[in-house]
Amino acid sequence: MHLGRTTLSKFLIQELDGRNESRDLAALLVDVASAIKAISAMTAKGALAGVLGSLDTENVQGEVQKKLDVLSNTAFVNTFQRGGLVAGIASEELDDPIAVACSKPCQFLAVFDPLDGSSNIDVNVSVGSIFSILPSPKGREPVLQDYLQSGRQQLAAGYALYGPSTMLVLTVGRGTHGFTLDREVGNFILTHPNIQIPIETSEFAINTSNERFWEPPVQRYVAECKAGKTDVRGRDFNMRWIASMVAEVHRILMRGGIFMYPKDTKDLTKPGRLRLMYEANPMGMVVEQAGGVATTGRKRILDVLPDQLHQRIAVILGSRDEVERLERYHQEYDTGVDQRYSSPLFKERSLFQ
Ligand code: AFP
Repeated sequence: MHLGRTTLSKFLIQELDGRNESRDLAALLVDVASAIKAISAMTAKGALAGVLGSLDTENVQGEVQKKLDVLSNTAFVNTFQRGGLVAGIASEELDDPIAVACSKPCQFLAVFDPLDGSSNIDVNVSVGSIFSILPSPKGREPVLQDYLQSGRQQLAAGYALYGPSTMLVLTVGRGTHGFTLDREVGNFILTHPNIQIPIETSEFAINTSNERFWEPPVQRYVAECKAGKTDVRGRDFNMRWIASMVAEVHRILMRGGIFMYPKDTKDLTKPGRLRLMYEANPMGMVVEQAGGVATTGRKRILDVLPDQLHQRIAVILGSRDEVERLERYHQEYDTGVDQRYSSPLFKERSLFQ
């Protein structure tokens, strides 16, 4: 037994004291944590629990669902339905939002990606869950339009990382804080209070197999990082790619770095790979609350007004200096200042944000 440590519940009581709304938000985040504990237990058992592998079904994105995608989604849905604290839920694994019966007038909507990075499940590499809590309309059942709020409206956001240890990292708009699951006791313990992303970094993360599809500002940035000491950056960079956004963002929170899944021309119907409402927005809030920056390259993620629940978006986030440099490269490209990386496709550049 570990006495005197700050559990998640104690932290939330201290952080969200006062108004009824705050008390309900604290209770809701405790519910989120209990879904995360259930998913953590399933992922930890892996093949022993028979939860690896794919199903015959596809989600709304047309992606084949893994067994753990569906089980994790069920863990969240059941928790929110039994908890009675949200008026509605939306998930990467559900085509449409679900209205939830509330025990009293509910003030929240929960939006989540139950298991991000699921291509990593079968090879036993870290995966995670991502969640976003939004205000619900008062006095009526929410409709689809009510979910389409910008990231600035989020009341809380965070993620769970199922790695060597399970961590919950969250923000309620007053800094970003990390908790580690003490498995024997079943409590999340505050281990990383007030996380600050280092402003400078020499580490970048991008899937370079997509290089030929990137826009010139991203090609310029990555080329300069790779040239290291021999070019304008004057120092060498290192690269990482886990293909699990949660693990990538967590590394950046711990030691700095820049993560990019930029707009590309691989599939012109998709203005990016990642989903705005349950990947980019919550991660954007977590990163900004830790002193970092989250942008499309042309607009801060949290300022984007969604027009679809499952919409995709370009994401560049992490250490302030590097992300701002890449924003500048986009601006120089868009205004034609950067001749080296200017393109004859100039007029097509602003098709997507
Ligand atoms: P899923 O939500 O389908 O598991 O995808 C996860 C993800 O969107 C994100 O975690 C990674 O950054 C990205 O996939 C990696 O995908 P690539 O295979 O395109 O590098």
